[in-house]
Amino acid sequence: MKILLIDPYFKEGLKGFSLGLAYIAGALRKEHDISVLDLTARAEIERRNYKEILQEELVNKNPEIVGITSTSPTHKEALEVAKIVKQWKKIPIIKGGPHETNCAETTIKNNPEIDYSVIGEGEKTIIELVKRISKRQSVKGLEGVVFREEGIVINNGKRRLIQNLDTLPKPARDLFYLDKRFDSYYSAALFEGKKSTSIMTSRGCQYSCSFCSSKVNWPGKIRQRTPENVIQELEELYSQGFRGFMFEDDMSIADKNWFLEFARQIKQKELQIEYSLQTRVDAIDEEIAKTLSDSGCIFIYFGIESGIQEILNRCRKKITIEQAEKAFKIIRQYKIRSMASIQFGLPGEDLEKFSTIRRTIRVLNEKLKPDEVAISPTCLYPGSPLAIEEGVTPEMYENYIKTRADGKMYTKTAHGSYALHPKALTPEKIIKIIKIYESGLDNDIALFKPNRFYKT
Ligand code: B12
Ligand code: SF4
Repeated sequence: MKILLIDPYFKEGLKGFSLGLAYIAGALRKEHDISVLDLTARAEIERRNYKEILQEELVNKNPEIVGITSTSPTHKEALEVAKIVKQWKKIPIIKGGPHETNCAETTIKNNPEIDYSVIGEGEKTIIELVKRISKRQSVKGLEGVVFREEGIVINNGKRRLIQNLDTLPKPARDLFYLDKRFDSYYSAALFEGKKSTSIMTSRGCQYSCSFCSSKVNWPGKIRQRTPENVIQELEELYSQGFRGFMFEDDMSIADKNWFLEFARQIKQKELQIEYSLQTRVDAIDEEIAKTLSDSGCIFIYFGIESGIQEILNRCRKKITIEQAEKAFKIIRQYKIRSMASIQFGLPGEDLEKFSTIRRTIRVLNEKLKPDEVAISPTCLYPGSPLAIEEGVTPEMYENYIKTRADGKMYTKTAHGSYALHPKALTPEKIIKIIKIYESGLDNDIALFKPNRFYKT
């Protein structure tokens, strides 16, 4: 079948290549005619209105099925895309991505333009779903799908996760990196002109921090590809000219031996690459730091969250300030650039006198001394334990996202997109706290600039 996969237009916030949609395209392309439309990339590269591009593409590609990806902040834009598609032709529309994983029933209940919502890992579900749609069979019982039948929402339940990630299809990057303009659009400034892309070696995380939706998106234990399988992908991309890689795993270096073997193979294959990754401070020791440096790592993103041990304990981060201090010290010795991601507004934060904010600034200046700090208000994405505690339901989220009505909880984040925050964290307080951070941080700690990684 002719299938068009769409990443909606996203004006506010970070923009980049959707690895998730590339995996879906990779799974489908063996049996179907697949094209991809990244509306943000196209609109920015061509400086055109995305609706015009979408309408043109529908006519040119004439798809029989459309698949749309979205995170929660792009849900509204995804629904706009779906409406335009349905006005063009009444073809089946499938929506997937992190928002659907947590809010599928609400999507199907409230939005008649979406016919099927895919929950969670999509590679197997999409193949089955397209097969049934093409044969006009019922999708009743098809795991991972929520749909509507005679006005009633039917949830077929979750699908079992793919146990061996080496069996995953290759992400169809070639359908995104269409020519040199896309190469430079998707490549991160961090790699200074080198062609770069994102890549994942694992799915999930073994921790359960209260503010994070990793566990709901990828339940159970962390699953890792084998080092050989990842190296194979790297070699292939290397031969296509890619030299910079952003490892987007929720938790890189989850297994020390895995990582040491992986880095050994990078050297053995003589891959002259540079890369960045995100990990926890408790994953860092001398051997790992040396190996990171020797194998091309130039940037590490550490989720620190707060300088207050009590706050870290309450959100189940399971790290100590001492571990963080040690990790930054070691990484500094190997001249890898380090970033501490800090959020404010977690349970335990002093939102009256801001004493915990000032103490966190002292910890950053005097103990951690990262090269960069990213400061953001705690965001509540549906499904995370903290969002549930704060009373965020999918229905309520959808209402906010469609209307952006409640200025109290629904404000712009540091990256420019909108998000829900804990009730006590009002927009006025957000502005005040950001100012306290900006004026309190030492001059040699830079504020993180996301546009070195992605377009903003
Ligand atoms: C890399 C990354 C980015 C990149 C690339 C974004 C992208 N579209 O992939 C950039 C930097 C651009 C980015 C931006 C943002 N991101 Co981001 N990002 C990630 C990260 C770290 C990895 C994404 C990834 O590649 N995952 C791997 C793939 C395989 O998983 P996947 O994308 O979920 O796709 C699978 C399923 O969802 C499903 N699926 C996905 N699409 C479709 C479509 C169809 C039709 C079907 C059937 C199935 C399907 O099948 C896929 C394969 O199994 C995730 C965290 C994570 N570990 O997932 C956060 C994450 C997706 N980001 C998040 C957020 C909030 C943002 C921003 C809002 C940040 C900001 N303030 O600007 C923006 C939104 C951008 C957008 N267009 O939506 C949240 C989303 C939370 C939520 N509930 O929606 C996540 C989950 C992080 C988190 N834990 O909070 N992000
Ligand atoms: S914040 Fe990091 S360590 Fe905590 S659950 Fe999420 S991915 Fe894992």
